[in-house]
Amino acid sequence: MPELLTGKTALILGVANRWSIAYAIAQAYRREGAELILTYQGERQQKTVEELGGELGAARVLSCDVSQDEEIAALVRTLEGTTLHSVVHCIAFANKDDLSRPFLETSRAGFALAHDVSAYSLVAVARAAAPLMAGGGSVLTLSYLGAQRVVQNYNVMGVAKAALESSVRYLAADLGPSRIRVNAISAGPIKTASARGIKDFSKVLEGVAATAPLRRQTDPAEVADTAVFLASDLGRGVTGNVIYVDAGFQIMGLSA
Ligand code: NAD
Ligand code: IMJ
Repeated sequence: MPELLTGKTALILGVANRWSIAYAIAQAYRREGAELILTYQGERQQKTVEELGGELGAARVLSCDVSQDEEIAALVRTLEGTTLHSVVHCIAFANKDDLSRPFLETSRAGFALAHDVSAYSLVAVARAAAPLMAGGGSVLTLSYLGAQRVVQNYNVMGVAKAALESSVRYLAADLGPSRIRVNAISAGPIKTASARGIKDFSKVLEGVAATAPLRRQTDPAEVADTAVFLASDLGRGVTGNVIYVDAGFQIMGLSA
């Protein structure tokens, strides 16, 4: 098969380490011939992400905390003159306490933080990047089933993912005339840094593998291959959608 992303440049936000879904996507995009620009959250991650970027042959590795408007503006200024074809947003954050006690206990500040980092940042990044996507392109974000159903402990992150999925639809409507498509992948549970500290996460993984039609967990490489499809010309008719890459778990009701 020919490379699917040759001649395309992708901005990928949210690589923290080798286990990051963003890293799996960066690997797949590189395999398909894309030029990569990676961003990381701050100094604490700089060394790791620069090393990973080196291994991947990334063209640039830049810092961007998406909760800071000036950092998003600075990122876009740094990229002036670059044409982007793909933006991949793999970022979420909520207070750890809000992911264990009842959702009912969520504070105003905790609610705002989760929504700011996990949902609003897609709007801010899409708006800032759109002028660099002059020939059209693809914006992609990562969601989770907790946006649509109640998942134990997911709490305020579920509400923020619901806002993220709705933002995908409104952004798709706004950016469609500029030939920019906006989609989300709703991935099944994957053992990343964002999942590691979660209570009973191993049980979640086991439970999903027992129930999912494909009887296994989700592999980050599968998420990455769907991300390739969406960024490539093969995905040219798809916008405003949430595609489940979850071994089919999402379709199940009662199972024996
Ligand atoms: P991860 O911890 O590797 O990635 C999360 C990233 O968010 C990190 O790189 C972190 O630096 C970044 N981030 C947080 N706050 C930021 C900020 N203010 N500015 C810039 N970056 C910031 O974990 P992951 O599982 O790869 O998560 C990536 C995405 O996938 C998230 O949106 C997550 O909700 C989603 N997702 C994860 C799973 C799973 O089970 N792991 C399932 C479905 C969806
Ligand atoms: C996270 C919490 C509770 C249940 C969960 C998850 N399930 C899954 C996740 C069932 C699959 C992972 N996920 C989909 C996320 O989006 C995680 C987001 C996240 C994780 C942390 C942990 C560390 C921290 N803040 C976080 N913010 C967001 O301090």
